[in-house]
Amino acid sequence: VTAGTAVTNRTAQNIPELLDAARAGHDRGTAKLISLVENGSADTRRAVATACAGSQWAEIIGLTGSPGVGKSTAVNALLSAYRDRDRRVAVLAVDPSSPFSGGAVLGDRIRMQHHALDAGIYIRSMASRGRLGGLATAAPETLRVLEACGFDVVLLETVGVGQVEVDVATHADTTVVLVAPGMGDSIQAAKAGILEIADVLVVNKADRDGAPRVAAELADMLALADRPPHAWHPPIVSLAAPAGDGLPELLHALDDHATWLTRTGQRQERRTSQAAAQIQGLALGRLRSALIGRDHGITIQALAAEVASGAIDPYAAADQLLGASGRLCRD
Ligand SMILES: Nc1nc2c(ncn2[C@@H]2O[C@H](COP(=O)(O)OP(=O)(O)OP(=O)(O)O)[C@@H](O)[C@H]2O)c(=O)[nH]1
Ligand SMILES: [Mg+2]
Repeated sequence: VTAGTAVTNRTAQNIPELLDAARAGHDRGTAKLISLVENGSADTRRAVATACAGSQWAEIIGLTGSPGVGKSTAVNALLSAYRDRDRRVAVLAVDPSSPFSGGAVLGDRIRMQHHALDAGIYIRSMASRGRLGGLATAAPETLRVLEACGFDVVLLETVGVGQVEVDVATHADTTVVLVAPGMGDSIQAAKAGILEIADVLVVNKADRDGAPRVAAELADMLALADRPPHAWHPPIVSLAAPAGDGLPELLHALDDHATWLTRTGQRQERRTSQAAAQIQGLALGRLRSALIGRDHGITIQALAAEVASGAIDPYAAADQLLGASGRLCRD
């Protein structure tokens, strides 16, 4: 215990140094801080959060869409564009199925390699399995670290599968949903309620047949949506990501949305809902660990046997479990 505490204290003392290094553009500082947030003890994570609190806000731009729609290619193009504006840019690629698609992440790394020597760029991928699954891993805390490290823009790439794309919208200031012709995307998008989370819609692979039709379908669907007069109306941008055709239009749409967020007070509101989601994620994660923990002398299995045999009812069992777990919810 003593040795462990010493290590924790040393790590905590290092945090300001790591932050200084990260702000000066040293990747190792940023990488180490994120590792502390991902793998550190509760005390360490808390110390990082304290050190990062109150930092400037970055523009957090979430990009989501089906596998292969071109998210990484678009991220790459945006990365260059924001660097041209002299902004420090971080990329956080959250991979929901990392044991199976390690190859895709590796591919992304290689594709982004030509940015590797630029101190104004930091690229990280992160598995989404973890505390709660979905995006509710260390991603929200990592976003705070990246802001504290002085990044102006964070590009958050997540594959759009069910809950994850909703999560990305929860933690981004601006959500970009990509669709592409020939993937049946636009119809699926409408079904999945993706249109509701999109601040900007991108029809990627605009160099392919069918792109204008997809854009027209999306426009029709958006026209049907009921939006109050002062609400944001998501623009539809056609993009051929590798060639960069449509990139200026995409940047323009992102700038417009950023201006709108600030002008309407929505930026503050989104930050508050992001914080609410983060608090909820942390609290639920803790409750979940306490519920499935074995230290409190009551296990779900033991209660289940009693419920199955009719000795107690399931409500009483849940009460007992919550009562025992509640005491253990302290991190
Ligand atoms: N023709 C065409 N191909 C594109 C375009 N954008 C991306 N691609 C290609 O589509 C494939 C997938 O692109 P990625 O950028 O890796 O797609 P992704 O959405 O990041 O994929 P995952 O991360 O695996 O979900 C690659 O072979 C790209 O070269 C585009 O605008 N036009
Ligand atoms: Mg990708």
